[in-house]
Amino acid sequence: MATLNEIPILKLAEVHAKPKGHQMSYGTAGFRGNASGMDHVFFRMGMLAVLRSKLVKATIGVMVTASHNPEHDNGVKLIDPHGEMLTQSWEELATSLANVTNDELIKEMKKIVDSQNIELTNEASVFIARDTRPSSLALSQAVLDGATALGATCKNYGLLTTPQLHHIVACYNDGNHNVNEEQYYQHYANAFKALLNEKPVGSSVTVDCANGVGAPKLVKLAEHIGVNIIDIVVHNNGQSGKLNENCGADYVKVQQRAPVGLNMEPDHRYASFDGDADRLVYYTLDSDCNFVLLDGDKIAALFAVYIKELLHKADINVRLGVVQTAYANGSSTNYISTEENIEVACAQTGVKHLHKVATAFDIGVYFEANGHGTVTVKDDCLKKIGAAANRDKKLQEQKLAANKLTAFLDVVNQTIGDAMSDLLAVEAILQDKGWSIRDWSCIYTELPNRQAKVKVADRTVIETTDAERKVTKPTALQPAIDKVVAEYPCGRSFVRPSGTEDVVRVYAESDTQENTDKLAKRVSLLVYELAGGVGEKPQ
Ligand code: NG1
Ligand code: ZN
Repeated sequence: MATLNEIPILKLAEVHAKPKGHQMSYGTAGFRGNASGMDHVFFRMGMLAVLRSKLVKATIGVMVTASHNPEHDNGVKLIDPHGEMLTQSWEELATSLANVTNDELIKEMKKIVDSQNIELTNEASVFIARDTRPSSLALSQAVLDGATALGATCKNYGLLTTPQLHHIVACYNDGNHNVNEEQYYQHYANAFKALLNEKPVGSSVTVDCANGVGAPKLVKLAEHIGVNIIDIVVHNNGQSGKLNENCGADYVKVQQRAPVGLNMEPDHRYASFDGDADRLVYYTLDSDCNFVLLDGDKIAALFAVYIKELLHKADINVRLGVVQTAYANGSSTNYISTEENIEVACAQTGVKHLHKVATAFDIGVYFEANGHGTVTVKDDCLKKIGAAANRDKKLQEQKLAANKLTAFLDVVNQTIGDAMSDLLAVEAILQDKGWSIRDWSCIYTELPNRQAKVKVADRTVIETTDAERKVTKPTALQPAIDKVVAEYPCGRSFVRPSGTEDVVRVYAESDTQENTDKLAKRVSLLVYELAGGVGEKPQ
């Protein structure tokens, strides 16, 4: 049994030393915070990726990004062999490793090796990529230092979107050792053209790329598809504006307004990515020039109904389900479950939770309201669809539907929510149905909703249950929320501690925007008063 080669580790650990007192935890999507003072976390995650790679005998991905957070933040997340998020049982190991002092580092690593029974003589392989933040280059070097300190074979892909790295890791571990960024474009461009049957998309779509890594990558994808098939106009491409500042999917969703510098025209299709291009929302102006948002809930509804129709046409009987979180608009849940008769499940916030619930269905469509989501398909279900496309006895129309479904599932990045592939999937469905963005928007009308944040001294005092829809601690909070909610028609509100920011999030919806804003304010005040609010009282 080999032991850890301590000298190179300790030498590099000095270079990437942990500042005193700095504590972090592996949150909803990895470590995230102000980039300064996080260097040691990246170095240590490089090492952790190596240990995980040795354990599972496969390539592990490490993505350097803080997604939709402001430019001064950064973050790091590990990608497991099939392109999924790091398994939950390792999140604790990651947190402990990030928080020990330099003196305790070797001891902590040995603890991980022993507790997980890791064979140190096994080879290790780590793939690294980063977003466009100014701090990302140096921090991805810290990851590389960590991974090489433990003797891993590393591939640094430089700038990639988060889903591109997920795709590359998954394909590589699936035996495609030639997979690279170019192949990603080829795959999605070809799948999209096959689904469209080479028919061009009628009008252009304008995409706000949040001044992030999605901009250059979307340009490349569009080139691979060809402007004769789809005209994608890239806005906020990072040439002048700041990453995620007054733009991007999170801004558009939460503010319910257009990103900076976009002069919108009625009925045109607009979309926004977030900073690492794993979220997508659409929007338009109606004929009265009102801003109309089509968020993750609406994308999920579009995907699910399209899949349901194709399954029906192809005469294939499988279990289709949609997974949402508590943030899903009540109208979307009602439309999908009651009007369209599709099963709906609710999961905790964070795609890792949704993904898990989705994989219990034969075909699972999962989306967070913020636009992060995808479709998962069980292998035997894919086979069933493939068989239906080729069965002699099937009618031509049934075969066509089965073929179309196979093509659609090929356009979707099944490893993780991917703004670029989701965009292509939406565009293809609208084209196939002959729908305008207005037709899509009209499938249901959202209840007015509002998100707010409350600062408290310690957000962990809030504990929740029932997929975060009910507070269990502090005990007085939920009854107080229930009492206020009961005063508003169609009222619903819940609160939960954020996993990526030091705040408590408040969600509210009800019959009118005015009522919703009042409800959000009153619930925010309850949080402030009953959960140790700090600073200014919610206004
Ligand atoms: P937190 O900060 O835990 O609410 C946010 C999003 C999640 C998810 C993560 C990771 C909301 C309300 N929350 O998590 O959905 O996307 O960031 O990026 O949008
Ligand atoms: Zn993101």
